[in-house]
Amino acid sequence: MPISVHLGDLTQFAADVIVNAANSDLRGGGGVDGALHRAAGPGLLRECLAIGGCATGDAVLTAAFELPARFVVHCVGPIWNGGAAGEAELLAGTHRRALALVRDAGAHSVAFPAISCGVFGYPPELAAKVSLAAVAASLASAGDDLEVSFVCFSEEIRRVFADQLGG
Ligand code: AR6
Repeated sequence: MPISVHLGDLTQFAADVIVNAANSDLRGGGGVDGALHRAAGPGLLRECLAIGGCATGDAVLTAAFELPARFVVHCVGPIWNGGAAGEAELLAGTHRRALALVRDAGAHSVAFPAISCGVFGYPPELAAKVSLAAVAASLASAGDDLEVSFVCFSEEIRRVFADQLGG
């Protein structure tokens, strides 16, 4: 199965590329962003600050420093604002951009968190649908053998993503 859903901590997950749920300043923050920066060490923040920022819906690639991965892709998902502000296209876009960066880096496996489902307030059922569809469409159009994992931090979110993947 090229796409799988897991319960776990992304900072401990084994994949070539770990995806961060960042903000457009790339200055670190709470949630999975804070956890990844703590686990990676200060080099990650230095590289992010040197990049300077990333638009919502886009993504950038850095080294992984102390994380058990080769690279980190920092995705900037949308803040939920009711659903009529282009949130779905921005959420799909950041997933597509992340997979393009993974391919360009020559990596074969990538692990995503539930982007925008925490501080950014995106309803998980809607985010799971958009995120999984964007990844599935990208895999189908590229026709490659990327292994994509969604690593969820709570059983509730894991179930939402697993149900969406199954149905
Ligand atoms: N492993 C996997 N998932 C995690 C982990 C972890 N270690 N920690 C939290 N999550 P969030 P967002 C889950 O808030 O909504 C930050 O301050 C979490 O339970 O991390 O995209 C950034 O700097 C939730 O399901 O990201 C931005 O400012 C999911 O990861 C802003 O938050 C995403 O929650 C981004 O907000």
